[in-house]
Amino acid sequence: SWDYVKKEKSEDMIHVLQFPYNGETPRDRLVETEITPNKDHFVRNHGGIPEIDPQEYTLDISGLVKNPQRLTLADLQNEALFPRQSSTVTLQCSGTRRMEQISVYPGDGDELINAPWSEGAIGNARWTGVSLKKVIKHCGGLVDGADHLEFYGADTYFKKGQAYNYVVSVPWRKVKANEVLLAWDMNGEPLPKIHGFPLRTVVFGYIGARSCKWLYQIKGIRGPSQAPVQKKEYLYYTPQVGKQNAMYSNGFSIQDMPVSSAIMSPVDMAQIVHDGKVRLKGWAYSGGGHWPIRVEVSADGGSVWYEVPPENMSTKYFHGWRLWEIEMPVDAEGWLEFCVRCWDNALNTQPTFVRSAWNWDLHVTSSCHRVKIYSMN
Ligand code: MTE
Ligand code: MO
Repeated sequence: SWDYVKKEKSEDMIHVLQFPYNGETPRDRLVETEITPNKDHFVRNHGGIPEIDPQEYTLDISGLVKNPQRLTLADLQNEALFPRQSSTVTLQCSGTRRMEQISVYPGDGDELINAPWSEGAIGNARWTGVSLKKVIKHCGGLVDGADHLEFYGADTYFKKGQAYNYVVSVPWRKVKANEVLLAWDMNGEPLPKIHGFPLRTVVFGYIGARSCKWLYQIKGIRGPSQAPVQKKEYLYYTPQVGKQNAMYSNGFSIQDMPVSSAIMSPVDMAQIVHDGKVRLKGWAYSGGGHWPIRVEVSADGGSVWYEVPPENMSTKYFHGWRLWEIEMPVDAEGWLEFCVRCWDNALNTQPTFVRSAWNWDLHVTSSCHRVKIYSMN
């Protein structure tokens, strides 16, 4: 996979893991543009990068569908069969901001699987393809009783000495809402190899894990997938649960991403000379079809909040992030704690501290993001 990292990604990607390759967007560029350039978009892999010949490629649709089909890329791209859809969608790994949990608790998670992400395992792209709903309709719909769709990725990953395919599922209602795209195009370019060439799913508002790369098979199934990635990973536990007493059955399978935000500039531990105002920049995002309506920042750890002026927030999309910036009044000198919280259109906001939303498996760190700043004015 290193060849593809060199070919397809920026030189200054933050290499979070070498193999499987996991890379985070360079910090200074994450919030520069509303659309994340392909070469800067974060990469999260569980295994290697499969080589797929687009001429030979077929997508197999089987299981509990009425008329199983095998479609080529040309079939999927035939506009007489399927209307084309483009959507601006933020992909966020549920491990984003994991370092904040790791910094107060080293974690019991599987280090290889749980990459030590900071705030950059998130990106926003314009994806083009066909709605999976139309493809399932083309297959005559689902057989009675089928209520989930299972996605098979062509890559292999190893966990505890065993080899697995990457397999995940989403409920049919998600597909029916036209919120699952089979995409072959990312920001007007063919899907890069490292992002799932030739075809991947893009599941709007869900954790990145359900957006299956190198997709070669879709199956209609009853209930969620029993595959290990779906059943044993991406679980959310209560604070009373740790590695010793965790059972997969008492974890909640994470689908929708909660509301979250981050300060990307200034960076943690920065020293800033200013004349009473400090410029802050960052991102805000909410999954599950929600979107940020308000971003607030504080210079005193969350006692007094200032609203980011709405005109300083980027375009609103149903399934996309919003970048924001603000000149915040800062009188105090010395070490200060800056923090941010976002409100979404369902008026959800973020937990106050990392410890207010603990999960031993280190997924979904969505508490108010905090950075320490040395202020001089
Ligand atoms: N699909 C396959 N086949 N294999 C993978 O390892 N990783 C998933 C998802 N799809 C993965 C996959 C995870 S956990 C995330 S967060 C997203 O891909 C990341 O997508 P990206 O690498 O295009 O940013
Ligand atoms: Mo992920």
